[in-house]
Amino acid sequence: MPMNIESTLRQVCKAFRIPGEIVEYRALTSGNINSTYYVMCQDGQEKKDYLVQCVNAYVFKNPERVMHNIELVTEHIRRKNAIQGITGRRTRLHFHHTAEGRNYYVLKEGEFWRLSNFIADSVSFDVADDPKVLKMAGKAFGQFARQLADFDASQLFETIPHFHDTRQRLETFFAHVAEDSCGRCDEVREEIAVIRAAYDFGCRLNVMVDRGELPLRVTHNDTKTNNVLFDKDTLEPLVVIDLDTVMPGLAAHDFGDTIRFAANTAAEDEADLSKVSLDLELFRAFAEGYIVAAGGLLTNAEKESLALGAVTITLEQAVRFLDDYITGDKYFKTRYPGHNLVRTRCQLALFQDMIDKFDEMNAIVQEIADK
Ligand code: GN1
Ligand code: MG
Repeated sequence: MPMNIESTLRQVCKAFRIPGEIVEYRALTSGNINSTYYVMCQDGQEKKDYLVQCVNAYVFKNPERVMHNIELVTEHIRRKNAIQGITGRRTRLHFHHTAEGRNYYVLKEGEFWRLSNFIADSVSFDVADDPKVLKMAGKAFGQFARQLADFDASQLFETIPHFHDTRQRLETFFAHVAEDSCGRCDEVREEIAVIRAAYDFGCRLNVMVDRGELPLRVTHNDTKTNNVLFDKDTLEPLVVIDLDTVMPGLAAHDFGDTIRFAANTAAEDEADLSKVSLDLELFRAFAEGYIVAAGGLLTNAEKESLALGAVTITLEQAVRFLDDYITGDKYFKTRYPGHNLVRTRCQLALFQDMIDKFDEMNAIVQEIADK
C-alpha cells in the first residue's frame, strides 16, 4: 500500500463529491490487476461505505474506454432489473461522477481512479467448496448473459483486444519463448512442451468461431466467483462486479472461467499439485445454475461448447501466467518471486485433470440441457 494512501483516498473521495470524512479504510487484495480499497465515510451521524479503485494502466491502456463500457452496461442491467422489479442499492453497481460528469478521476498521469457503492452484507468467494455457491454463481452469470442478450455490442470498446483469443495467446507465448528475454525458459522447458502439445486442442474454440458455429455475445470475460457478490445469508447473487472486460465473447469462456477458478479443489495458485483437480460435483452445480438461468438463450452448439470452454480457458490461463513469468512478471500482481510459475503449474495440473474428465463434463452438460 502506498505510504500516502489515506491522503490519496481523501483526494479521490473529494473528487467524487463524497460528503463527510473517511473514518475507516482498508485494502482489498483478492484482485490480480487493480488496486481496491474499502472506504467508509461519516457525514454527521450518517456513515456510508464505498469501493475505491485505482485502475491498472499497464493492463488497461485506455481506462476512459473501460469506464464508457461500464456506464452503458450497468445502466442496461439497472433497466433490466427494474423491469423485473429488482431495485435498491444492494442490487446495483453504481459509479459516482466527478463535478465534470466523469465516472473516473485522473489523480495524476497514469493514475486513474473510480468510486462505486459498496454492497452491504454481501460475500464473495476466492475459493468455494459448497455446491450452492457454484449454483448461485451459475445463476448470476447465466442471468448476466440473458440480461445483456439484447445489448448492442457495437457500442462497446474492446478494452483488451483478443482477450480470450486462445490461439493468439498461444502464438504470442511461443514468440516470447523464442525471445526468452529474461532467460527463464530453460527452467520451464517441461511446461512449454505441455503447452506446445496442447496447441490444437487450445485452438478448437477458435476454429468453431472461424466456421461461424458459435455466436458472439456480450460476455463478462472474468467470471471468477470473487466477481459476484452474494447475499451473506441466503447466498442469492446480488450483483456481478468487475466489468472491466465486458466485451464481445463466447458463452463458453464465461462458463469455463468460473469452472477453472471455483471447481478446482485447490486455489488458483496452489503449489501442492496433489491437491489440484476438477470437482465434478461443483462442475454440475455451476452448470445447472448457469444453463437454467440463461434460459433458452444458448444454442445447441453453445451448450456443447461449455465443457470445452472450461478446458480451453484453463490452458489459456496457464499460458498467460507462464507468458508473464518468462517476460518478467509485468502483468499480474505477484506476491513472491516465482508466483506466476506456481500459478502456471497449478493451471496445467488442472488442465490435465480436465482432459481426463472431459467426457464426464460433456455428459453432465448434456444431461442438464436435456432436462
Ligand atoms: C485477473 O484482477 P482479477 O483477479 O479480477 C485477470 C483475469 C484472470 C485473473 C486470474 C484484466 O483478474 O483475466 O483470469 O486475474 N484480469 C485481467 O486470476 O487480465
Ligand atoms: Mg476481479
